[in-house]
Amino acid sequence: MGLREKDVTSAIINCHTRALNNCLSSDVVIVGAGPSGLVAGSILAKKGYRITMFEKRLAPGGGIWGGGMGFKFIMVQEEAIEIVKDFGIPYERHDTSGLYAIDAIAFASGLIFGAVRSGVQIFNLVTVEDLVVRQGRVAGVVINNTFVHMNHFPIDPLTIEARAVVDATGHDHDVVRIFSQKNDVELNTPTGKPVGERSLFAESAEEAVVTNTKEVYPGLYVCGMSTAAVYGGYRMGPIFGGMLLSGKRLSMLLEEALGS
Ligand code: 48F
Repeated sequence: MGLREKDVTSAIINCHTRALNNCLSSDVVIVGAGPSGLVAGSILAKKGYRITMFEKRLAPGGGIWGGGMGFKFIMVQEEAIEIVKDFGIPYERHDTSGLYAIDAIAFASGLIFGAVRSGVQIFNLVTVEDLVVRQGRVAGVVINNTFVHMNHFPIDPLTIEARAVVDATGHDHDVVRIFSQKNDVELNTPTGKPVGERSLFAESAEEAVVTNTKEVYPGLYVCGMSTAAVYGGYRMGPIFGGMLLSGKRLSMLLEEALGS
């Protein structure tokens, strides 16, 4: 059998179209493929929910890859190490700090592969630029190709319906920020608006990132670092236990909200 170039192209187009078609009506759309979103998506997909994730960059993994200032390790606390084990990611207890050291590349690739293997559909190079809002409830996302978005080309976006949408966009808190700017809405925050991220205080930040994992508006949830921007938490630097636990908490909230 001769290898035909057009068969390669045709297979790619068909597979991509099928994958995208299956996501048009998702249980949950997670915006941003950082650690918190990957953990939440993975747990929920394993339980049978249809999870779609959009990542604006080429590589999923968010703020993991560069470790701390480009030094190639990140740290995880004892409380979250079970999640690392669940993903089969290698770790090592650091003798003096009692923290667990993980190679950032193993951490990013392990979380990404774990999520994909669990059934999360990740689409990279797709930017979520707005939300679908219906009768006082977030009902989906508005997506465009990242290059279209970056170049401000006048090309209309497409939409994906979801029973719940998650802002897992990290420091940017893109989804909540855009939603709050464009609509006269009162968010479930102390000011009704995103409060803004504070400076660095690791202990407080790690706790708050979990407790502030919430539904911020009907149908719209926040997890990971975007909780700091939305609820006024501190930043924490290259310690990731809070991100993992935030993802886990989000999965529990969504399971409760969506039912089986
Ligand atoms: O920032 P990020 O890794 O999210 P996270 O789960 O984790 C935060 C940590 O990495 C780190 C930290 C831990 O100590 O402080 O920062 O909260 O990943 C967020 C992802 O969202 C993507 C972005 O490219 C990144 O990969 N993203 C941001 N805005 C959009 C988006 C958007 N509008 N559409 C699609 N993806």
